[in-house]
Amino acid sequence: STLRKKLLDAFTEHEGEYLSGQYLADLIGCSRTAVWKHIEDLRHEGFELEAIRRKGYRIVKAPDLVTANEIRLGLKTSIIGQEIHYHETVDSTQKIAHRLGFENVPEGTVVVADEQVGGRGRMNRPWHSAKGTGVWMSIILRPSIPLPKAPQLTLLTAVAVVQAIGDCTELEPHIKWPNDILINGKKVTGILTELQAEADQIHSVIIGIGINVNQQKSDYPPELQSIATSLAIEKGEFVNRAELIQAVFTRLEKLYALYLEKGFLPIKLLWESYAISIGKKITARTLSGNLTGKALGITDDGVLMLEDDQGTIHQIYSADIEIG
Ligand code: BTX
Repeated sequence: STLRKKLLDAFTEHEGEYLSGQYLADLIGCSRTAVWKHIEDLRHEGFELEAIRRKGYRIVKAPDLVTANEIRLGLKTSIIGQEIHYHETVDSTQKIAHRLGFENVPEGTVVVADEQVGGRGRMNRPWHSAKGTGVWMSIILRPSIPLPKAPQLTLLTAVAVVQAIGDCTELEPHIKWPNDILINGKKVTGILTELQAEADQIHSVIIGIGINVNQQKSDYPPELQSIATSLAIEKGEFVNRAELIQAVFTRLEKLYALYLEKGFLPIKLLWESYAISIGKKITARTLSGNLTGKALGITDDGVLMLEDDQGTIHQIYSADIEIG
């Protein structure tokens, strides 16, 4: 609710301070009893609040949840995450975001879930999204860019996620074109960009982001254990998911503004600085067959250029890449 949003915004702005019931009541425009009720609701959700007579309330500790409240507390963005739809369990956040996209929700609206039972990657491949362990979310953007430029947003998102992971953990992930984020060669994040378009006009871009955060190796099914990792495995510590989500929103909002103002070039430069495949021998598995050669880089539109042994340069729009 908007009252709840105002309440959490006030605690965010006055981080660590006590806020009196009267101050909060005036600020959000309700009675002190209503404030008290909201505080009790937060307690039920796992927030620890301290209440001191004559001083007021203070949030001591927030639970490790990815609810709208949890993400809202401390969030400083102005577009991304202003509207958050949280679900404990969903089939896929992409599906819900697609529905919302058609309903004209504001740009920057996010759908986030604690668990997905039908999470999907590209070409409908399953995306393992166990409860309480990761960040499973879909973000709705509405850039006025031509349709063929939409894949640039996948690369932009990858840069944002790499930076956000760095902000929260000091780990240094790498990007494998187009949408994998790896740490020590194992996948820690997948990004899936889908479009809603009419004629050649973009209506919504739905950016699905799956980040493995607190899984241990044994949490993965056997077939993923050798290819997947998590931030906790790599860092050796628990990582707070809501803080990571906030960092992604912050980085994404900044890069998106830069992109809308200056175009893809600055994003491309950042992307290249995190990419591992460039200059290496790769095999690209595409729907029309496999190509082997050297990865030269990406074009200004984000398309991968591969030079085969005959010296012919191929432009690759969609593929799975194997390095080496
Ligand atoms: P992708 O097609 O590049 O990768 C899918 C492949 O990754 C799978 O075939 C499997 O081998 C491997 N994989 C599956 N689960 C995991 C995992 N948890 N960690 C590492 N590797 C895994 C990547 O597609 C895009 C994934 C986007 C996921 C987000 S989550 C929120 C949103 N909702 C949704 O349904 N999808 C997106």
